[in-house]
Amino acid sequence: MEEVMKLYSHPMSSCSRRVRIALNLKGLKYECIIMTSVGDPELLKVNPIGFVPALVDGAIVVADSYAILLYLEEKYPQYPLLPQDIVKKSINYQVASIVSSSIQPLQNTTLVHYIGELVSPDEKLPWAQYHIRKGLVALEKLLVNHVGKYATGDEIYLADLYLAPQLDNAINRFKLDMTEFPVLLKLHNIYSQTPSIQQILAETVQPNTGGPDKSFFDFTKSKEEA
Ligand SMILES: N[C@@H](CCC(=O)N[C@@H](CS)C(=O)NCC(=O)O)C(=O)O
Repeated sequence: MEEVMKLYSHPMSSCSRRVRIALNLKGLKYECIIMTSVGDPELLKVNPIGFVPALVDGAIVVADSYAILLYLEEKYPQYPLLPQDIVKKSINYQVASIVSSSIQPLQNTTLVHYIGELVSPDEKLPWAQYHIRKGLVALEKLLVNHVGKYATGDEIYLADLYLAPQLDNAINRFKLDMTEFPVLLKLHNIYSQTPSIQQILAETVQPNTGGPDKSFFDFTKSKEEA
């Protein structure tokens, strides 16, 4: 019997969500191994940096959402994650890079907690909002002439995999005012009506439900509380 892929992840991790949307689109079965602590020895075995996501596909272990997405695209080419058109393709690369290099790392839980300790707990939210907003300004300009139903046309591509979880973070977690981003807001609304994406975004963690510890991704808590 074929082994089902395992994804070490957390329901509220935007990096895990990118991969889960890709797995959905490609129609691949996988089991989610939900991590509640960055120091979890099981997680460190598959990703020594201690972040989610990490994928185990038979004997192959791939950590980091970017590497996982490239791996999935090559091994499971059904539902291509990139358009053929070179201009649209380059927009997809740019969106993925802006989100993964210039937004998400600056609002990652570890860093936001660190800012809280180094500067003040009151600086956590403004810090995250400042960096997310800066990235969204660039993304809004980048997409204004390319947007269709989705980020770069009428199909869901790599750019959408990065945007959907990042916009959800911006709006629902970090309460960013989106009035200056009509294109991104329109995309956020479309994502919330697209079952293959919405199903993943809807999975949050309710406190006291016996589910995984929400504080792992709750930037408002101090490290000691989390
Ligand atoms: N470049 C990595 C970043 C991984 C990452 O930052 N993961 C976050 C969740 S989206 C995490 O594990 N955060 C826990 C923490 O900050 O302690 C990727 O794309 O997978």
